[in-house]
Amino acid sequence: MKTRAAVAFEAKRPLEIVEVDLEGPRAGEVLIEIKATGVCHTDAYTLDGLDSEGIFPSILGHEGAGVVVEVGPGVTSLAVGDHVIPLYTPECRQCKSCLSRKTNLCTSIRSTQGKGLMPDGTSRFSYKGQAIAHYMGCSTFSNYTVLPEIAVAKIRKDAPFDKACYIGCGVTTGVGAVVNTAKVEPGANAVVFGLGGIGLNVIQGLKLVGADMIVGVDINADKEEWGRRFGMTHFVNPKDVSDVVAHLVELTGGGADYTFDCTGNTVVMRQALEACHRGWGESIVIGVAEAGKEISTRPFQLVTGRVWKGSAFGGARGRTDTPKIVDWYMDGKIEIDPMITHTLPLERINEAFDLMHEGKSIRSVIVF
Ligand code: NAD
Ligand code: AHE
Ligand code: ZN
Repeated sequence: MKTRAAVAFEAKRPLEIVEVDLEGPRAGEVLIEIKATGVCHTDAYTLDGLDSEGIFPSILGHEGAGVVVEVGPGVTSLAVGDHVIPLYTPECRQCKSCLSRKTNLCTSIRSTQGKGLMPDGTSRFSYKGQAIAHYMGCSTFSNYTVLPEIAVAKIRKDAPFDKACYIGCGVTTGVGAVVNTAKVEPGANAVVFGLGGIGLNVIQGLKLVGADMIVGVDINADKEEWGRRFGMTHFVNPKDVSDVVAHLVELTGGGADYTFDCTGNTVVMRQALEACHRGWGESIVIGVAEAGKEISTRPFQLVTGRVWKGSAFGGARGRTDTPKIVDWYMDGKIEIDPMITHTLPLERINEAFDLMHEGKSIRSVIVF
């Protein structure tokens, strides 16, 4: 079939809206009509050529929601008409990682996914006879896309696509980092670095679990109002203080119980670790750093009890946990609507990247 898609032909070049060819689902795969997709900073990072796994040409996008329109042979858990969220972190429930119960990072198809291919080692997308790579196993910047059954979460039918799509990455990543990865307890104090589409969801996760002090840190002063809207109690602009770590340690009475990096900046990651309380503070790295960047700190920071952890997709097991987060949204436990600052048609997708880089959006959602 033909489908409309925004194709990343080259790094650092705007996406081009073209009709691409899409092969139907093979065994264990489903064809999904994408109804809406968010634009996450990770899409921008890959388009900007900063992703060591970046492949071009490819169809980016990994924060979508849509409807199953065809199922391949052997598919048992999904049917035509199901409302779904594509998962860049699948859940096969059979691999060593899934069975370990220690991680959400299913490894069953990670190697082909990282090469922009379906699990059988081929691509379903092509343009003028040339293969186009899948992205993060999702490629939601296409009106239709093919995914393996194990990488699709079935969700309730009354959830609006243009909001539910955000649960495909940003919401789950932020709220899940608090609930699943850090397991923040009521009364804790926390510092969140970077108040964008992820950081604000960390803030609402902290509010949800009953954290006491929720400090937001951002170099964009406009983000103070956004943070407070979702439960932030204190704001620090690093530009206004001479030593941000010392300032945060003082503010939190010796250091935070939990800190979260939602910037992808390795200097900030170090600040986040060092703003933790001696003896027990935990720092969660959520931000994705540019290829080649490394983190560093004095080992003494770890010797004296601070813990450095990472979180991918909020530690959520996609098929099991994503539908529950949709319920949380539908039941009013978490908010999504105010964070979606822009809704645009596919033809205007490049504006979504501009708005993000200019710090003018929290989340832009593309509707098909
Ligand atoms: P965003 O652009 O919406 O927000 C980033 C925020 O960080 C902005 O408000 C910006 O002003 C702020 N910022 C930038 N530099 C800063 C600094 N030096 N100090 C303080 N604040 C600073 O991006 P987003 O969509 O929220 O994504 C945030 C990061 O999380 C990105 O690196 C993205 O790739 C990553 N991410 C990771 C996961 C995961 O599973 N681990 C999932 C989604 C996104
Ligand atoms: N490809 C990059 C790493 C990118 C990365 O860390 N991705 C996060 C999700 S970001 C969503 O917006 C993730 O889940 N990683 C786990 C995984 O298996 O990819 C690189 O550095 O090569
Ligand atoms: Zn994302």
